[in-house]
Amino acid sequence: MTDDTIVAVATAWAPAAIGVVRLSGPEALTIARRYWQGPAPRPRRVHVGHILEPSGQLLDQALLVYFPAPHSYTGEEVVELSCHGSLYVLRRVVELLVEGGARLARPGEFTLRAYLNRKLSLDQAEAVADLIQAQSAAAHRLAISQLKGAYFEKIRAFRQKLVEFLALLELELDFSEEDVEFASRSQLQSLLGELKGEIERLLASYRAGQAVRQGIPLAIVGRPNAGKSTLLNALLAEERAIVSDIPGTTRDTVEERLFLGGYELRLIDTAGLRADPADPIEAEGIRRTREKIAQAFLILYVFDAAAETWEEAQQHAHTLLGTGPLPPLLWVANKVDRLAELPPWPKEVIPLSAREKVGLDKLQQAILDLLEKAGLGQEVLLSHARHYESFVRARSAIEGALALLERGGGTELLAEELRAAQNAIGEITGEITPDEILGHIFSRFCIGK
Ligand SMILES: Nc1nc2c(ncn2[C@@H]2O[C@H](COP(=O)(O)OP(=O)(O)OP(=O)(O)O)[C@@H](O)[C@H]2O)c(=O)[nH]1
Ligand SMILES: [Mg+2]
Repeated sequence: MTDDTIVAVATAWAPAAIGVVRLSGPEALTIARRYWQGPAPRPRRVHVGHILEPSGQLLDQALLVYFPAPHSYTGEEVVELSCHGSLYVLRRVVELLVEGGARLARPGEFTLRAYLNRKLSLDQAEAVADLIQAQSAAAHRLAISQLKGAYFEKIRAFRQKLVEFLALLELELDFSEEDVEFASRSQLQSLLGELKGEIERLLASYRAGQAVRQGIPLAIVGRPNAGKSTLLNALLAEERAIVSDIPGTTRDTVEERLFLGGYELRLIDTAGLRADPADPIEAEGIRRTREKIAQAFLILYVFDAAAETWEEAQQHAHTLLGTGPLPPLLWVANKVDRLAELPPWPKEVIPLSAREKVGLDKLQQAILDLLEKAGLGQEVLLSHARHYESFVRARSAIEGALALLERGGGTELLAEELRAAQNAIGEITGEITPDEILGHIFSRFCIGK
């Protein structure tokens, strides 16, 4: 328990119907009551009353709710005042409460206290920040599943088993002269194998998890004049990028957010790719296109169906995109309005007229199908760099332990590896977390949360 009482405005800093000021700490109720004129607060009841200046002048009419410790968000004494959302009123109420003995809260400090008082695990506290930031149904689903604790239930159970094995190994070390074996090596081996598989599945989901949380980068790529910018505009239903019949119109990349089927996409229009750019600016544009291709989660490859056959388009794409690893790619045959009839394209080709806005629904569906196939709809995805790093360390310790088991290595070394694995996993849920990591995590929060 902390001994000071913190205060902050918990709602957004803008004029609004209501603004909430929150206090947490041992003196929360005492301090609030210095300025409160109304019924004596009873636990978890809503009271109507007045907030008064020290002079006795009325500052605001407000609602007060008192949550006694430990049954509050932070686990401490909490008071919430719902005032009128005037910036003057909110600032003045906070000023008064500070004069009355509270201290301004740092970003995320309420949630930090909730974590320190074991109301939330660390990954759940992070999920609170994710939930507040979530802009799409998919990002929301990810945050909620992490908040529910489903995310790491399994991993926590594994960690528990590691702890038990470690205890047995330590017992063996205590009896080292007697050459006993309390911990079954074959059981340990299968547990570690299972745990490694689980960790690898989570690590593999990291790119998808990040894409869901931060917006899925989707690059629109193709030769100059294929109609990429027209397609971006059509998908956004807005004339965002400049369109012209001059090849090489788009120089710099243009990026816009688009919400589609519960996902947040980052649509990126790029400079048309060609082998012999007309000038240095276009060449720089093409360099940027290649960068965006490497970072994209998905590529829409657009070709001009009135100017090239499917075979030619593939040939060009192959030459322009190179043979290195590429993100998944959707083939878009644009300008079909200029064709008398559709050629017998294979079914992976999506016929479309960006200018006439025909065929967009099929393209949207194909994008969604690909995202589902890439696993973006799953509830459990790794989405934080911090978790990723911890899991990488846990995996390498587990691999170390498995190698030791393989060649009958010493108990001491084995215990060392298990300890490292267990610590790395413990950092994710917050069972073991150095202070500087805590500081970093909670600085990501808004003030008042
Ligand atoms: N007939 C027809 N013309 C189109 C279609 N889509 C784009 N165009 C035309 O094709 C020309 C090039 O379009 P842009 O969207 O600027 O092409 P781009 O791929 O962005 O070209 P760069 O930025 O130069 O790489 C413009 O004159 C568009 O009006 C379409 O579906 N049908
Ligand atoms: Mg363009």
